[in-house]
Amino acid sequence: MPDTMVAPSTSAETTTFDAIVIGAGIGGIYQLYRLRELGLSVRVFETGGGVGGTWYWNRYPGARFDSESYTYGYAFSKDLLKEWNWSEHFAPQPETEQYLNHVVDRFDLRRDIQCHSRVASAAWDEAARMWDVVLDDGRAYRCRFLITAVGPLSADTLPRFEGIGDFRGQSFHTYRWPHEAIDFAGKRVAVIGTGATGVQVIQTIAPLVGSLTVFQRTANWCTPLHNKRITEEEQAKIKAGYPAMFELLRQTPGCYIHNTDPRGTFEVSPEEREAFWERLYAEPGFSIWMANFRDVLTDLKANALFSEFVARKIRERVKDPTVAERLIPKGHGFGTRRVPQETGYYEVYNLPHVRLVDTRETPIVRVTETGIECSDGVREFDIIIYATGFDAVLGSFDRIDVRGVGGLTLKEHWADGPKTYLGLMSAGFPNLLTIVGPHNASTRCNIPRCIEQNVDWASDLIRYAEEHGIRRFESTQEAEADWSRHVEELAAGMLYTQVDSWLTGINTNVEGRNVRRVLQYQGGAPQYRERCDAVAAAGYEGMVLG
Ligand code: N01
Repeated sequence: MPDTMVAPSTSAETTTFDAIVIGAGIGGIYQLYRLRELGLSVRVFETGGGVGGTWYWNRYPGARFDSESYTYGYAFSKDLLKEWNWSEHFAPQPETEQYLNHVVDRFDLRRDIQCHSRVASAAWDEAARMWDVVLDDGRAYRCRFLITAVGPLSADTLPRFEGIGDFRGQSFHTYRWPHEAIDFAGKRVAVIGTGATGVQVIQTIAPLVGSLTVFQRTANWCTPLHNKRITEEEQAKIKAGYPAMFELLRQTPGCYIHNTDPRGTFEVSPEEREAFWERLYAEPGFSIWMANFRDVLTDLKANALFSEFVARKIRERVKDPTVAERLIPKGHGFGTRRVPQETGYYEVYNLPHVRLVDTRETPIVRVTETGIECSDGVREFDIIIYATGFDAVLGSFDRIDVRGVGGLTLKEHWADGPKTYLGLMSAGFPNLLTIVGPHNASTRCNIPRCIEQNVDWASDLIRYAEEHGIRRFESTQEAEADWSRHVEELAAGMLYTQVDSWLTGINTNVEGRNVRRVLQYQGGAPQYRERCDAVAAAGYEGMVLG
């Protein structure tokens, strides 16, 4: 442990802390590290049985990065960067879970992380200027600073199908994947959902199962990941290039190594355009989404032309033209929903034991004891996999009863859409910081990069409060209203706002999530960082400190 980290020691009996962090994922782990550096006593509460958050829970077959591994790891420690070797350009889940455990042990963080501990409520005590935090088993704690690091995709949701509990075979939501290996050999398997998760599961289990039926409600524009192992030579190059790479990541809108092409789609000849798109289709990772022509995500005509390019690829790869047409999205353009990255996904549908059911043509009626009943009859299964996503961004907050000044709940405060200052605070909720909260650049980002920014900013604020004897900080209502308006305005011209998906807060499985919301800051990570830094430099403008 570095000698700068002189944290007070706490024991299992301690119940009052300087800070409590909710969640031991990428954000919570780093937040603990930074608060320890400040010499504060900290307890991290984690629902899961281990650390890693997303990378602890999502252990379904095929779970892996679609950001380049070396751009994803923590950047705060040069030694950590030097000693950790990623094995693949896009690392699989077990490796990431192992990495996060390595970080926790390397920096001696585990002793302040309490697993199997779900925070049920947090209430602000104005007189004491403390948060009262209660776990779902009734254990109670207090702290001066409360930091949520609950993740944007951690409130998993199941469809509201009749009979869902009656099924007698095995069934799992991908987020709740069991730790034991699942034997797929000879099994009749159903997968419901074709988002980034469904795609990874489907392409991975297709060769292992007896038969596979994919239930797709909305097709997505999937593009090739082109993953490879990292050679020794590449490893050396990656490590030598870290300083330049992290500098580049600070400058791109989503902190990826891919940057938007400054040209417009119609500014180049058709031949040049086609060649450029062919090159993007052959490149690894998100370059096809992030490094495309500047207008592909904002101009309907440009977007339609590129969507047609991807549609052609799908038609080339899927042999049965009817199936190919089902797999081509009809209601939204490329990149207006999260782009799943695939490896042989479309070819799965050429296999004789794989069937695609379009649930808009053939709706699911109910789950039975032995399978799934659709409008055209019952299909029998041994295993049902629900790759049905999350109550994104807001759901993990809603699942905690957070009460601020005068008992106002965060859920009520955000009932008509989130209201935040910098995506990090809300008026009426003093000393509460929301890492990766709504209206934050991080939900549209190579997430650890934005997490580090969020955590650094929050830690600097807490340091400032400690140094200046400030016991209470809170966003003003005006600053919150201005920021929330600014976030709405930034998103206004973007095509994704006209489409239903988790990015716009739509989830048909959750009551009330049927109104599109602006959940992310769309101005880009560099601009977001500048705004946050300017607020700090101005003595935390827009906040009441006392
Ligand atoms: O969730 P999703 P996900 N009946 O919401 C369908 C990240 N991620 O877990 O589109 C029938 O995208 C639903 O249909 P529809 C990434 O940011 C990262 O796949 O709503 N179908 C959809 O097809 C990603 O975007 C990696 O019509 C139902 C699917 O279920 C985010 O996580 C890997 C249904 C849900 O798709 C979420 O992805 C994986 C119903 N009642 C995920 N309810 C990396 O590589 C839902 N669906 C890092």
